[in-house]
Amino acid sequence: MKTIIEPFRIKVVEPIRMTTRPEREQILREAGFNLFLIRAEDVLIDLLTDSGTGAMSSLQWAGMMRGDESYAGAKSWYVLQDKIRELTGFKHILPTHQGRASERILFELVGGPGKVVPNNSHFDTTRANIEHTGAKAVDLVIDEGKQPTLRHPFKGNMDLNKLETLIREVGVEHIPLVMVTVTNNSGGGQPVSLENLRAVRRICTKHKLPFFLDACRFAENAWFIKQREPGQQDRGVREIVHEMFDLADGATISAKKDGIVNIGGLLLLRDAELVRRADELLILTEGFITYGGLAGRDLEAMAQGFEEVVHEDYLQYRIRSTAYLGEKLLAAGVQIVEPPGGHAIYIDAKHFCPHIPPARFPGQALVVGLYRQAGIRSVEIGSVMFGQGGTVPSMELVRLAIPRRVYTQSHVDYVVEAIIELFGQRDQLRPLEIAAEPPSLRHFTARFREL
Ligand code: P61
Repeated sequence: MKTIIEPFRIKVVEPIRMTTRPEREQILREAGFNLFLIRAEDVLIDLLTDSGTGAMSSLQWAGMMRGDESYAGAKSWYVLQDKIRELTGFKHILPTHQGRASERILFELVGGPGKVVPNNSHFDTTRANIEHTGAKAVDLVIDEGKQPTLRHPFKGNMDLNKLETLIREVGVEHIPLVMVTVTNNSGGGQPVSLENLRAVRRICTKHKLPFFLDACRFAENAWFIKQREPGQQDRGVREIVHEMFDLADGATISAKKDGIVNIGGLLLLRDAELVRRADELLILTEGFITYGGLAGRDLEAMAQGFEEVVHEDYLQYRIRSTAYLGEKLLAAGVQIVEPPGGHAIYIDAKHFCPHIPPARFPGQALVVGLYRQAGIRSVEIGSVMFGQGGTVPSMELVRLAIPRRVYTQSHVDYVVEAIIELFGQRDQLRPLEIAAEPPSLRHFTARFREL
């Protein structure tokens, strides 16, 4: 069969509501043209993020009822611990309430002034947690990873020469660990090859440096390895996942992505002394070591989510549906970051609105236009997000992130139709200026005026 279907049927539905164009006009004005400031119920199709927005399965909901809410040693904790040990081989597993809590604990322990942490591309919370300790976060993705139209199977790869150069320049004693983000969210949801992970491991071993994964989307990355990397086709995703984790000394994970839950995170460690110190911080700021700021029912849902995410029919559907959206847009002449990533499609807004200069926020103009046209919420990743203080980012992107198991193919077709229609009238997209902004992270709360 040619058609790849959603490998599930729908048992519970949540109505979504279409608004009228005058209503959306009013909503946009009241929110200062910032879609973080509108009510979710006023959105028809919400592609703001794939984080915590997935649909849980019947078995996950059943797990919620089984949840053991004991303060210490809850049964649900052992269910989760066993599942993560089975998938990753890690013995020491710390539960946290989400990815950034794992990052905060880790970098409080290994960061600090004078330290430098390399990554392919740091996600914004990782960078912020590193910099919060006084350390520096450095991005070392391969050059191909920065060119939107260039096709490369593993655009998330770390540049090994740049890594060696950095180690030589700053000195091993200033580098607490080397991190690789799978898939590379900030670089377009692009995967990292097993070969690249093995090479980073070799460099780390040579210099006696710990190697950590930001493993939020580890299963999507493993699927790309199976599809694209020579010699990997006949291996199971579980086996590839296990090898990815075998290479690492630790990992931070937001379970809101490939854990397919609405809240939750993990910190995986090997070093016993680091575990001891991390446990202390966990108890101090998240909760006891067998629940880490989560309810027992959340631990159950996570255990089941991490099981379901490595099912290959799920991954085939997941990665195919993202590519489907990307390919339809490309066929209509809309430039996206190529090839399509795992969890999201990134539209090149400079190409979409050539009449709007970066200083007038082409990405935000497209985000506003898409909501006004069709009630779709997307997010700007360009001058609004990164341009505060005068920086000019190299790309002006709009991200369409796909929640897991939430939207059907006809929802995606609707999104495609809306974007193509808007593309036909793109000269009507309006430049914006900032009316008010906070001192930092302005994308969340800034207000705009249309010009
Ligand atoms: C996202 F606008 N990602 O992509 P937490 N590492 C990686 C992530 O993608 C990630 C985290 C760590 C989000 C949510 C998000 O300003 C923003 O569980 C590769 O969210 O703490 C999260 O995991 C952090 C969106 C986060 C944002 C911060 O949409």
